[in-house]
Formats: sequence, structure tokens, C-alpha cells
Amino acid sequence: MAIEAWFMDETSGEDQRLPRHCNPKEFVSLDYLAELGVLYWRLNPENYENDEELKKIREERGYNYMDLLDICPEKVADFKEKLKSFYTEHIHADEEIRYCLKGSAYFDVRDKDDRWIRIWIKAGDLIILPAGIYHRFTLDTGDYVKLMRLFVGEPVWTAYNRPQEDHPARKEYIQSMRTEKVGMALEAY
Ligand code: KMT
Ligand code: NI
Repeated sequence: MAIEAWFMDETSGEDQRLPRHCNPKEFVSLDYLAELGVLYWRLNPENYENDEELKKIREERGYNYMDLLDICPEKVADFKEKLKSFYTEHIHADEEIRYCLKGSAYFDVRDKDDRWIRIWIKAGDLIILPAGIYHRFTLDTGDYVKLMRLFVGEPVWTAYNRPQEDHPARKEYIQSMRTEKVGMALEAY
């Protein structure tokens, strides 16, 4: 099954690790995520060391850097602080590419109307968040995820917390969303 994504209940005061569905639930399609520039692949996590499909994605997109990261209270120094910074809304100057090898977690991204969409990644899910998209990350109640991080060249993980309306990556992202809309309108025409 493909990943699940849904609009979040933003009024909920529940734990960030809970799903925070709206009532009734409002799921979001992969097409809608693609309109936001969020890309998704389903791969075989058992075979990540010899996976031709992963190799192809890495070659095509120039992801020559790779590392692995376990996120859970036992393995991350200053766990609480770290998770707090991951869950603070931010952007990056580059794509954020994460491949889930074990466990599960949530990436939240803002849509065009500034609504939060929660994307539930599990083993086998590779997602790419475009540069300039507002997002945040949290573990779910399973409290464990093993992620592969990919990057083009020397990795830069710098997070720029919202607001970042003057950041070049943000401006470019907003511009690309406009172009996308015009493209869709022309297609309809
Ligand atoms: C980031 O920028 O590292 C995040 O958004 C957290 C996700 S994966 C550690
Ligand atoms: Ni990030």
C-alpha cells in the first residue's frame, strides 16, 4: 500500500505522536502531494544495499551522499531537544530526502492554503520534500524510526524556522507553485 497522508486537526491539543485526524477523516492523495512538489517511491527496505531501483533514483537525481540515522530516545543525544527542533516548522535551501528502513514516523507539510498535511512514513517509503516547503517531523507512538538520508554533494542540514518568506528557496518554491497552477490551467484549456 502507498503511504497514507491526511489533513490534520489543527485544533487538537493531543500528543504530537498521535495521528490527529480530522473528524471525519480527510485523506490526501499522492497526486495532491505531487502538486506540492512532494515525491514518493515505495521500495524494498530489506534490500537497500543492493537495490537497483534505489540506485537508479540516486543516479538520476545525483544523490551521491548517504547516511543512516536511528531516531529513538535511547540512541539520540539530547533526544527531547532534538525532537523539539525537528517539530519546529522550518524550510531548507535543498530537498529533504528520507528513506524509511524500519519503524515509522510523521512528516507534516503545509499545503498551498497553509493547512497541515500529515504524511505517515513506514519501512519502504522514500519521500522527497522540495526545497522551500514548510515542514516538520515527529516520531509516532512506536517511538522508533531508522532513516536513510540522501543528499547531492556535501550535506547541509541547516533548518530555517518559519517565517522565511524572503529566503530564496522559499521564494522559488512559491514561484514553482504558481507555475504549476498555470500549467494545470493550460492543460485544462
Ligand atoms: C530535518 O530537517 O532533519 C527534519 O525535518 C527532520 C526529519 S529527519 C531527521
Ligand atoms: Ni527538515
